[in-house]
Amino acid sequence: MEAATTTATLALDQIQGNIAGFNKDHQRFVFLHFTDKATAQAFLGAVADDIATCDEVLEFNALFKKVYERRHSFESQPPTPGTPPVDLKRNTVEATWLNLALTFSGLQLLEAPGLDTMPEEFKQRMRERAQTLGDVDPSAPENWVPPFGENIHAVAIIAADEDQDLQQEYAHLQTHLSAHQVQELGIQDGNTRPGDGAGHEHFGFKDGLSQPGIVGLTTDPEPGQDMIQPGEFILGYPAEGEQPPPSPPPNAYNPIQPPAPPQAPDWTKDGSFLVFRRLRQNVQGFNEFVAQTANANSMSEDLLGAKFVGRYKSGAPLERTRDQGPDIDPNAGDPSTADPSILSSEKNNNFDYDQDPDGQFVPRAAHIRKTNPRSGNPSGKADTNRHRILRRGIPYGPEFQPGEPPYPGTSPPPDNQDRGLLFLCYQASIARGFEFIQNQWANQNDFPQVGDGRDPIISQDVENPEFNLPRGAKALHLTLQRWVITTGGEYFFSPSIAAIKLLAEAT
Ligand code: N7H
Repeated sequence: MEAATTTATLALDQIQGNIAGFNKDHQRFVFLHFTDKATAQAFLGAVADDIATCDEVLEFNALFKKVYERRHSFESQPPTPGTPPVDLKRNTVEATWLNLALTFSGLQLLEAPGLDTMPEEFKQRMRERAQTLGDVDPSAPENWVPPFGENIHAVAIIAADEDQDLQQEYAHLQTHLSAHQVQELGIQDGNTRPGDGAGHEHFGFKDGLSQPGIVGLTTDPEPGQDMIQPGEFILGYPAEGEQPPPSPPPNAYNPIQPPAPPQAPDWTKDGSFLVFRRLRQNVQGFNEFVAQTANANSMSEDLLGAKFVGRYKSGAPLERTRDQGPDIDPNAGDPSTADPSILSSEKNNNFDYDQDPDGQFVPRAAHIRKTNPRSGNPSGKADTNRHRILRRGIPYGPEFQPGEPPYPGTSPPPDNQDRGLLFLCYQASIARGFEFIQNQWANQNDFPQVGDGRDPIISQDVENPEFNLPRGAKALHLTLQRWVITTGGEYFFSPSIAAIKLLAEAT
């Protein structure tokens, strides 16, 4: 674990709750357009006290965990024969949350002070960043689904444990919308996958395992969890060391560091930038490619999938298979079947890449190594920790049905095949957080080292990305396909509660 150097007192009653992580099974994103400044202000004033804060969410999550664990220890006793299986999440505690975030154009309409100092990428909005992000060809903004071509002013995020609670909160929000002539441009629902898929994204991999800890907010870090200064995620707090990273060794890859942002206006304190990205996943295409390539190269599908992601579907980290020695059986399945301890908090995120510099275990272009290179960043771990994000994504769309018509048989696919991830992340700088990870790491062939290849899951800039899979004398140089495409997205700012009230009243 990285040592924390500064302890800041965070205004947890001012910071919006999803920054701490709603962690709810049902979420609805409602995209809004204001009529004019006066009605927008009246709307903000009306909903300000409905917005969930970090302290509430943290307290709720702690209580939920406590009750869940008590019930789990009871349920882990041998079941009484004849009694039905118990859903452990039922009868714990429940809450429904609302958050609100504004685009640059929403802030302009509200005439928020000091907008000229806002960062360029935020002013430009996601669709105008397409070249930087690699959103070209099928991912190009002209192919995005509604309402991402429209002038979105804000997004309301509703999160609930039960769908009926979400519907109730949505109905409540709609009364505010109609009272203040706020136009609803569209909604996007996200849901945890059902049954055994819960906690896993649509390719089948367990998600949400590795998150940075936040100094002043995370009280009980997991083994290996980096504690990062709050200023990396929330405005107005100390950030990680501001020193420029040491020059990487001579290499064709030369990252372009984003310029330091100008001094932000006072009202942005306790706020955070929110990236929303709608990513469609071609599950059949991914499964077929993994099956054919694994078969052609005498590997198990489990192992090849893990080489692309850096973790097996269960979440077992490939790096920890080093414990099994360098001759890991290429046909071995998921190691957690034989040794469930690999999934324990002692092991699951407690690793670095020092012992695997060549990527023999975790290819250097594997998704989790590209997006968080840990110690394997040629610019050093301190630099890695200036590019961390708080991921808050949730899957959308129906379950994949084996045998459904091939995708993309129709373009765009019908609703019953449109599935993927609503990727959300919070950070203090989109240029240094999301954009840097996407553009300077995932999309680059030469990061961390020359010829490593592109991120097989999220790289966006080329149709057939290359991927280098070292494994002793049998190294593979694969030409992949693009199984994840961008179908919408926007940049938002999630202001503090005090700032929402200020924007509601400012003349
Ligand atoms: Fe990723 N996947 O299923 O393959 N991601 N991701 N991601 N991702 C992670 O560690 C996935 C996306 C990061 O700290 C896991 O929590 C899919 C974007 C980062 O070791 C899995 C999509 C960006 C991490 C996936 C997608 C990132 C991470 C392992 C899109 C940023 C933490 C579970 C459809 C630009 C890395 C876990 C670390 C982990 C998948 C999107 C970034 C399974 C399918 C757009 C920083």
